[in-house]
Amino acid sequence: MEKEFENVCFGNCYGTCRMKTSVQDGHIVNIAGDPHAPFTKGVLCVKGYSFPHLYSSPERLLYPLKQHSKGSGKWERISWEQALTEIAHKLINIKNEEHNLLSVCLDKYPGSVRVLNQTVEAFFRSIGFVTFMNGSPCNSAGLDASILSYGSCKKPSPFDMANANLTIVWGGNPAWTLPHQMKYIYESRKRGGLLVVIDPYLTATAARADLYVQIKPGTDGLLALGMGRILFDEHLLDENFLHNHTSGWENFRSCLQEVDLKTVSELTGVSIDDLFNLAILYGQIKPATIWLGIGAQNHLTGGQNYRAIHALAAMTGNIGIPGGNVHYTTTEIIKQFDTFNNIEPPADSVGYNITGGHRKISTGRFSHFVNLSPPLRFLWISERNPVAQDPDSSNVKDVLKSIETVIVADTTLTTTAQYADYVLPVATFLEQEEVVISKWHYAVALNEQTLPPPGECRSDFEIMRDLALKLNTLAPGFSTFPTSRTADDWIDLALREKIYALLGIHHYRDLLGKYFALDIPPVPWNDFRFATASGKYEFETTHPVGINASSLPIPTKISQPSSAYPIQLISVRSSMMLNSQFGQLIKIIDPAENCVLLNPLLAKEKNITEGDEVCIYNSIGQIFLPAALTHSVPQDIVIVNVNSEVNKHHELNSLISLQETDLGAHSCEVPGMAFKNCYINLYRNRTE
Ligand SMILES: Nc1nc2c(c(=O)[nH]1)N[C@H]1C(S)=C(S)[C@@H](COP(=O)(O)OP(=O)(O)OC[C@H]3O[C@@H](n4cnc5c(=O)[nH]c(N)nc54)[C@H](O)[C@@H]3O)O[C@H]1N2
Ligand SMILES: Nc1nc2c(c(=O)[nH]1)N[C@H]1C(S)=C(S)[C@@H](COP(=O)(O)OP(=O)(O)OC[C@H]3O[C@@H](n4cnc5c(=O)[nH]c(N)nc54)[C@H](O)[C@@H]3O)O[C@H]1N2
Ligand SMILES: [Mo]
Repeated sequence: MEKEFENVCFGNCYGTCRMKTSVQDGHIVNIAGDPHAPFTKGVLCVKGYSFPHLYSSPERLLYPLKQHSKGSGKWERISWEQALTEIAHKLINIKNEEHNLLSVCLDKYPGSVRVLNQTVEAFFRSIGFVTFMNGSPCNSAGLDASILSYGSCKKPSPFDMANANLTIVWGGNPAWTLPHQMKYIYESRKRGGLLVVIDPYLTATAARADLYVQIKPGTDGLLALGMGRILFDEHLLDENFLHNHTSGWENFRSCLQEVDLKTVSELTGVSIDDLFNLAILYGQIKPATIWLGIGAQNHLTGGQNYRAIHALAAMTGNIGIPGGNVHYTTTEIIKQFDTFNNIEPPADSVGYNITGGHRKISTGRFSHFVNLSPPLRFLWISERNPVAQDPDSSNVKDVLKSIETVIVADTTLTTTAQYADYVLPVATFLEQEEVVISKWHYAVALNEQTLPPPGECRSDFEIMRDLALKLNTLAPGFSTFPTSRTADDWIDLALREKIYALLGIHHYRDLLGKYFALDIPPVPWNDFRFATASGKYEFETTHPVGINASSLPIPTKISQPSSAYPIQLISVRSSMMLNSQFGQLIKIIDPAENCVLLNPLLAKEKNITEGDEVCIYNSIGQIFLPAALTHSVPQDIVIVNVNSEVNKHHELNSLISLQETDLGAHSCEVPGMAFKNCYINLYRNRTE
């Protein structure tokens, strides 16, 4: 008998796709997009359709593993009983020796907004004061740009993009990273709307644009200032909006009057003609919307660049109107439910300083972790792959090796898991009940358990609960985690206070078969009351922006290549992967995706032909990839996909040093990371 289930993908992406999954005799016989899902409308991405394969993939971890010496590859299958007992003893020993647990650390970044999964953080709070990694490896510089401009990072409904008469996709590639959004862009185009793409690389989205602007990486703020100057000179400003709803305009205007368009053109690589075309299109076509991707803010001045782009929307009055605004991610959703922050530590917990409290360290800064006092002795990694995704992979490995106990909870033996002492096999979304809230289109949906976890896999929640039980057996009172609470109880508790009332439901299972979404206004700021100190859109901020940054939306530096490493490496997302995940798909569908893209002129200069193995190197690392020649990439840039688990021994991020973005601390307490600011050189690897 075939049975159908409702699922929601909880990958770290914007889609949060609803699916219908048919199961027969314990096997998935069909997986398809839910045709009634308002945003995704029945379509999945290639990864979504591959989930049945993932469930039974030979790479899937099925049992707890213990490694004898990190990185040695000498794995032993152990029982959960052994894994939990040994891990519990490590925690108990640390507390006995140090009288606090600050050397215990959690590294977790789900990306998607999941409810039950918050129990992982809850577990760590339940054992005492520990160390949490905070900050985001993703979008924080851009979030700060929103906060400094509007006071908070509200975003328009993605459906509203269909109402735009001009859409500028700036530093994003939705055709690959959020294919569902393309149909709203196409709706606008069907009505005669135009699509402009600004990107150093002629992406799949750019290929569909009416105007493609090839910009030099990291110079977006300058381009925006150039456009601002033209808008001013050509009298394309919304004086009413500027006068009534903004502050700091006079100072910003004075700076715009100083902008030299020739210099802008030289530094951005955008011709004067294109600069004028772009500014005039944006100034004349109403309403005009801008989609800010994540790509253009992972640069040294990414935050200021994004502020300068928002300023264009304010100058033209494209804020608070349907079809206008700037689309960027938001952190607002997490505030809508209880994230179990009230789990109290045990009474005997001793904090690091007199006032107690958890220690916070900045995500991704592994090189800083070696100097911590007290040092890190126990690291739990969940929903993260730091060796693949954080800066300077070689250093991340060294630091992992230096930590006494590293535990990775994951579905496969990732590059990070290879530097773990214990690897715990987790259940995927198909194997557990969960409520997921979309951070892009705000849908609140129930994901049903569809299959039993394979082998001995357990959900993250079960692992934490079982560890709490084990700890309390070995050392009574060690954890205050309410171990008798079921998964249902936790989800119910999280949603009971706010979400039930907001959606008019009585229990989270009422979500099944329904299409609820949080009622967030589709057009933010339509009352023109901004959340800033002045209550206005702020060109000039009174918030601290860092020593070298301006209170106005003006980037103050541009990174330059050196003669040793004259080529910029930009890492982009693959349509077939989700960050480091789904590398198997590339192997099966298109191995050519796993290569370095080079301009034929650069290839000629380096004596490289299609398919040659290329060594890409800089002062911190080297990787080898086959060459693919394309005119989509300029001569001084190469494009590589964000790390692929296919390339286990050639980690892209071994070339990417730790550099911070200018902003990020307002939204995420620490600045972002400038992953795209990477310079390299390359040669054809002669193997003959
Ligand atoms: N298929 C797929 N979808 C995903 C993901 C995935 O890995 N695969 N990851 C998810 C995650 S975590 C994220 S954060 C989002 C990211 O989503 P996007 O922002 O769409 O993705 P990226 O490929 O990182 O960057 C987008 C573009 O920015 C361009 N870019 C780089 N530097 C600059 C610059 O200085 N200026 C300009 N104008 N453009 C620049 C790159 O060339 C690239 O084409 O996607 C999510 N969705
Ligand atoms: N070079 C370069 N580096 C980058 C970027 C870039 O553009 N260029 N982009 C940055 C960005 S935007 C981001 S968001 C980060 C992403 O960095 P990460 O979040 O570290 O990347 P993912 O590959 O998504 O890793 C998530 C891991 O969690 C596992 N996982 C999935 N579901 C679950 C679950 O339910 N439980 C548990 N325990 N594990 C699970 C997956 O199998 C995977 O191994 O990378 C950043 N790094
Ligand atoms: Mo991200």
